[in-house]
Formats: sequence, structure tokens, C-alpha cells
Amino acid sequence: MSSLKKQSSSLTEKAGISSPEITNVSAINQIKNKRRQQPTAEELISGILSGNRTSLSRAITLIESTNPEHAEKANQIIKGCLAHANKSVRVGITGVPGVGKSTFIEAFGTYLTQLGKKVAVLAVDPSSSISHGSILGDKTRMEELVKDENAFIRPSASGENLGGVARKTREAIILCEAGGFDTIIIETVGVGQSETAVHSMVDFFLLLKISGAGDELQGIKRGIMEMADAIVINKADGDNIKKANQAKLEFNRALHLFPPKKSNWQPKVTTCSAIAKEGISEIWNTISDYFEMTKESGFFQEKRHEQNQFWMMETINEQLKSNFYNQPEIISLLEQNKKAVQNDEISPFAAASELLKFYFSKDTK
Ligand SMILES: Nc1nc2c(ncn2[C@@H]2O[C@H](COP(=O)(O)OP(=O)(O)O)[C@@H](O)[C@H]2O)c(=O)[nH]1
Ligand SMILES: [Mg+2]
Repeated sequence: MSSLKKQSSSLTEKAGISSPEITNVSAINQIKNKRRQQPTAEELISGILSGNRTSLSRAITLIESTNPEHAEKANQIIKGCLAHANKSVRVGITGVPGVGKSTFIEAFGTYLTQLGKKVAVLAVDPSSSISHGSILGDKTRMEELVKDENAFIRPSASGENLGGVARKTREAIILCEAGGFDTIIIETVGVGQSETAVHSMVDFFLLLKISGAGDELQGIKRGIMEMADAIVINKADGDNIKKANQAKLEFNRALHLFPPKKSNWQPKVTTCSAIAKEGISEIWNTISDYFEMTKESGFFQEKRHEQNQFWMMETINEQLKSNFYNQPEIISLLEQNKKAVQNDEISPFAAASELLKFYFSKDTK
């Protein structure tokens, strides 16, 4: 009787049908599973050290992330890898777009893996947020190297300023070295100050050129010539061979006019054809000679120590700057002061000093 009554009651008309959950249980489980799948910093470190590429890739992604939680984890991983880093040679390659960097790295990289080396290719390209990563777009030019199990190719960190991209590449070098890569190639396109950034993170700096219309030295930044440990004239094939050899003479002459380098190394000029894979072993021999000479003289280590000091200072400078410019009050005060300076209402120095005074008086984090 009572059960009958219950059934007919309007209050129980939905008996037997559970009310819908406000939250989607399966979605929650999916998220939980995903979280569980995210490897811990320790797991990534041991993965990297045992040569697992997925761990290496994931850790580099954490380095590149702008999420503060990821940054924390990335720092832990770098710390764990640091003791295992430093056992490599680092070669920087620069040259204007179209000179053949990607094609060269394909030929050079496969030559090195055939010698039994483990090669990691990274890039510093501050413009990559527009071009979607210099290496990524070029992976088609590195068909062999992409498939090579002794090579690791990573497109450049995108966006941000050069300082940020460069720092991330430097951190990625540490992880690659800990992952057993003994030859690190850093590619950069010759725009802005990216060569300087790359120069300060590599042991050997190679400038790729092609022979021009005769006036080889025109348009080439003096600073880059000074930084180069070798100049390689690419596309020395077919009708170009003669011109390439002429360019070689001209560059050689020009290089002799520069004061001697601190390393005492006399920069070399060679020709090659990245497409025909010619002249590649000569380039590696030159680089090897350089390493032999500078390791013996102590310059190799000295330069790395200097670079570490430089990067410490760079990181401090960069973070101070970004902290300053990202304060909401500073952003609006800066705008106001810019206008005031524009209208001659305040001197630029007084405006700057006002902003800084405000910044230092604030409890900033
Ligand atoms: N003839 C010739 N063409 C080359 C050589 N190396 C590269 N190239 C061509 O030059 C163009 C630009 O090469 P790429 O590697 O993409 O240059 P990047 O912009 O410096 O990376 C491509 O069409 C290549 O096929 C070479 O040694 N000889
Ligand atoms: Mg390229």
C-alpha cells in the first residue's frame, strides 16, 4: 500500500532515474588521468639522462612555456641535468636567408652522425613567431637528418624578444648535452642581434656565404666577420665554382686585415656545396683543428666560463627589465610620462627618474 502511494506521489515520480551530475565524471577522470600522465621533473630528468627523446622534447617544451608552474619544473630539470652537461662541442651557423643553412646542416649533420656523433640542432630565430620557426619550415630540407636516430632537431622557441629566445636555447643546450648529444649545432638567421646572441653560446662560429657579383664584402656587417671562426662559401657547384673560389680569395684577404683573435686562431675560408655534399669533411677538419688548439691552450674553457658569466648577467638584466615593464602601474605611468616628455612638460631625465622612484618605492615581486 505504502509503495503504491509512493509511486503515485508527485514527489517521487522520478524515482529510479538518478538526477544528472552537475559535473561530468568522465571529463574529470580524463583530466585526472592526464595530470597523472604528466611526468614529474625527476621522471623527465632520468628520461633525458637515459637518452629518451620524448623526455627531452617535453622538457624543452617546459623551458619554452610561459606558464610559471612550467618554469619552476623546467628549472628543476635544468638543475638536475647541469652536472651531466658541458660535454659537447657547440657550433653556431649563421647566414642570410637562402644562403643554404638548412641544406648545409642536413649535409653536415649526416656527415657527423656517420662519424658516430650524436647531433642536436637548435635555432635562435627571434622572427620565428612570424615565420613559424626557421627549422620547422625547413625540415623538408633536412629529410635525412630528421629520420636519423642520432640526430635531434628542434625548431626555435617562438615569439618573445631575442633575449628570451636566446636564453631558452641556451637552456635547451644543457638538456641536449645531458641527453648524450655531443655536437650541438645552433642555427640563426642573420637578422638583428641574433648572431651576437648565438656567438655568446657557442665554441665555434661559422658564417655561411655565397659568392656574389664580385664585390663580396659589400653589405656584410663588420661585426659578423670579426666573430667568424670560419667563412664557408656555399653553392660552390656548377657555374659557381670559379666565382666561389674568387670569393674565397677576397674573404681571406679581408680576414687578414683584422687584428688577431684572442684565441690566436686564424679564421679559415673554405668553399662547399651543401647540395652535392662536397667540402663538408674539410669544414669539420677545420673545426676539429680549432677545438684541438683551443682546448690545449685553455681558451676553450676560458671562453665557456666567460659565456656563463655573460648569461648570468643577461638573465638578470632581462628579468629586471621585464619586471619593470610589466607592472600595470608602470605601464600607465610610462604612457603619461611619454606624453609629458613629448609635450616638453617634463625633461626625459626627470620623467625617467620619476618612474624609477615609483618602481623602487613599490613592493614589487
Ligand atoms: N646550387 C646549390 N644550391 C643550394 C646549395 N645549398 C642550398 N641550395 C639551395 O638554396 C636554397 C636555399 O637553401 P636553404 O637551405 O633553405 O637556405 P637557408 O634559408 O639559409 O636555410 C634552396 O633552394 C637550396 O636548394 C648548394 O650547395 N648549391
Ligand atoms: Mg633555413
